[in-house]
Amino acid sequence: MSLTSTKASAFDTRVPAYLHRLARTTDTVLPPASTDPERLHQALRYACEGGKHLRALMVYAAGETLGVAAEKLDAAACAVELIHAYSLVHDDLPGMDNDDLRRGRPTVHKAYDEATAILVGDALQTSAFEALAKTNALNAEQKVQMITALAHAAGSLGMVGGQAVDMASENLTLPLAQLESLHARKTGALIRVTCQLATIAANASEVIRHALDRYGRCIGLAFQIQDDVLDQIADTATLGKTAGKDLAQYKSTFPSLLGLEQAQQRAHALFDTARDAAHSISSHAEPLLWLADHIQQRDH
Ligand code: GRG
Repeated sequence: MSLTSTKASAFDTRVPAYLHRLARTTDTVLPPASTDPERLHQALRYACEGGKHLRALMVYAAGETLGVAAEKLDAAACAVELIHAYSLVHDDLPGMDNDDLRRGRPTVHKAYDEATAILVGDALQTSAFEALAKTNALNAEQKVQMITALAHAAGSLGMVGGQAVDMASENLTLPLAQLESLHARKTGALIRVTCQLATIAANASEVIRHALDRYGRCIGLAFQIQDDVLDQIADTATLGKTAGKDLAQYKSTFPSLLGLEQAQQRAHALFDTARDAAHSISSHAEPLLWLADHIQQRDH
């Protein structure tokens, strides 16, 4: 069943305010660019500029659906974007994906230097946990739960582990199940944890946690399939990063294993399952439906 919402969305009108909250929180968590050592702090801020902020919006959308006040979501939204920014900075390094372009401009190691880019990733990661530890909007139990969930999603059993498997898989044709497992960790874990963070802020029931987790897992995988599709069909200017890299690096991708059309259909089906999960959570799940549509329609 396709439940794509075509109506004007109320969440849409609140997105600018949520992005403003994110920018304000990030600005208070990161030291000013003029702080010693200046070059590092400038580079930290450079790494956080641009981007679609989909993961932060997922925290706000899931939280809003569960009736959580925005101030209880700010630290989580900021923390997940800081982890994401660190992962992109490190992924772009010569020792990993070796890319010159990110978010439409030079990668951190090109704009600064390699050592600075490594340190930027390190500092962004620790800042994410500092943001959660320092917020006054959550109780101690919620903070510990959020820090644990985010550390698990970002670590060797999640994003970092997925990256390791991805790097070891270059020049190999992976079975589909292995490709899905790799991406459930590399890209999916951080997207999925956005929903977990919102349920922690909401003190949600097991039933709600389970349904939101299903939403997050489906969006995470659909997002990656779409990323593979866009890498193949979109151009570098639209993507803001080098197009066609998967093919150039002989990586297994969803289009290379399934064909372009089947990969697109698989992503479509996952977005529909995510919408079903959103409907099962609440009759007021419009923020989650908006986000599924928004991500499905993205061109970069
Ligand atoms: C280096 C520890 C470490 C991990 C890297 C996620 C990741 C793991 C690397 C990124 C490689 C990549 C481009 C994966 C495809 C999916 C993805 C994360 C795309 C970028 O996310 P967007 O489109 O980025 O949300 P913006 O720029 O909008 O924030």
